[in-house]
Amino acid sequence: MIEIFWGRGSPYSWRVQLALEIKGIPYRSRQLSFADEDLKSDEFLAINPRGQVPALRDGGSTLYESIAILAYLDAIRPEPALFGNAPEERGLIWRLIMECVYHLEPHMTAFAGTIISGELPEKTDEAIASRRQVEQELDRLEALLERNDYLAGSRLSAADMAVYPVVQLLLIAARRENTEAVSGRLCRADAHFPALKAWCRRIEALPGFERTNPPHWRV
Ligand SMILES: N[C@@H](CCC(=O)N[C@@H](CS)C(=O)NCC(=O)O)C(=O)O
Repeated sequence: MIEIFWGRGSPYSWRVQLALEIKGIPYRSRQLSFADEDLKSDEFLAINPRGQVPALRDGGSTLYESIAILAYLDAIRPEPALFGNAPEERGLIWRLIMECVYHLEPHMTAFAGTIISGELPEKTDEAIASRRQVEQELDRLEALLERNDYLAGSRLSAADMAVYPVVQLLLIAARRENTEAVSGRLCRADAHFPALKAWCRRIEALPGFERTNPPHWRV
């Protein structure tokens, strides 16, 4: 059986858990603790020499990097197809994933990281600057989701798996206490990003979602 190594609060791990549930692939959940340095154990470094979650072990094969794991899962269980079928659809899904990786993830890390690691109010200016970049990206997603149920069109895809946990981490950070000065439109996402919030609810209604969503992540 596939083993999935994941960590509490890791948006990248969540991507993989979502894909496993949506595809109905049975897996053994191997939760690692950041605090206990599990990620730096010899056993885990043999699976991912970078010492990061998520990672997968399937018999004698191992793999890390969340998007690569999504591609692996899609190859072993092709239905429902997460990376599209037609060339245009495939290209669009990959474009959306890469836009998330290059244009949203770094600002998410800067914004949510500052808040979650308790660096406010010292890093207020940096948090506001990254939040503005995040808002620009969320405006793009909002425009897409005003037209379609899912990011790449009418069908759920790997783009949704990639982006959803990143959006959740942003919203969780923006709703923390004493973040009003830096959170901007993120703290009232229902009003400012209604299509994005409706898309979140659509994903949360998918079968198996509850098994992927640790309670401390709920917003
Ligand atoms: N690009 C990687 C990012 C993985 C990553 O940054 N994981 C974090 C948890 S969210 C981690 O394991 N951090 C521990 C560390 O770097 O020591 C992916 O998509 O899988």
